[in-house]
Amino acid sequence: GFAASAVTERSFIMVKPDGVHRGLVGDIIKRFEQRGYKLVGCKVLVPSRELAAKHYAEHDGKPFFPKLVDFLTSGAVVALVFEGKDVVKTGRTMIGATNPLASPPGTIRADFGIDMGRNIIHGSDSVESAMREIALWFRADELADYTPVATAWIY
Ligand code: FUP
Repeated sequence: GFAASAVTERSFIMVKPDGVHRGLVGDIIKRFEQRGYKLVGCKVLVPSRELAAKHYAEHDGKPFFPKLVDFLTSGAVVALVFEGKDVVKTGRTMIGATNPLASPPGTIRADFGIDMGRNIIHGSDSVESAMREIALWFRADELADYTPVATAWIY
């Protein structure tokens, strides 16, 4: 219906250092905005090794882990929180596969990259991961609580 819904699902989306250096931040935010997702968190930072390792804790011990931490801490990232209906699953669809070469055209990773180690963007893989990652990267008072008027027309 046209009534604003009370959707509160959130996803943690991050433009990685390669995406920031290549000037893709605006394109990436635009894709989520035009899909109808609401931006509730946004900041630019150079992550510490501790933060990067916590973010990718599930990969700790794997052969590519040290390089993954080197890469994520090599420059600025843009940490984002988007909110809306099915944002975790839809966000993953918009992002594409871990390997850009295996991502369908139209996905962010396919449209902007070819290298698995530098795949431009991160997106939470489940609602549980999203809650953990948002709490890791943002304080509660860094997330905006507001109702965009256009929401009534989008959902
Ligand atoms: P994704 O959820 O698509 O970001 O992928 P993963 O959580 O499986 O992997 C996180 C990051 O580790 C990827 F973005 C790239 C890197 N990676 C490698 O470099 N080699 C691998 O074999 C798997 C992942």
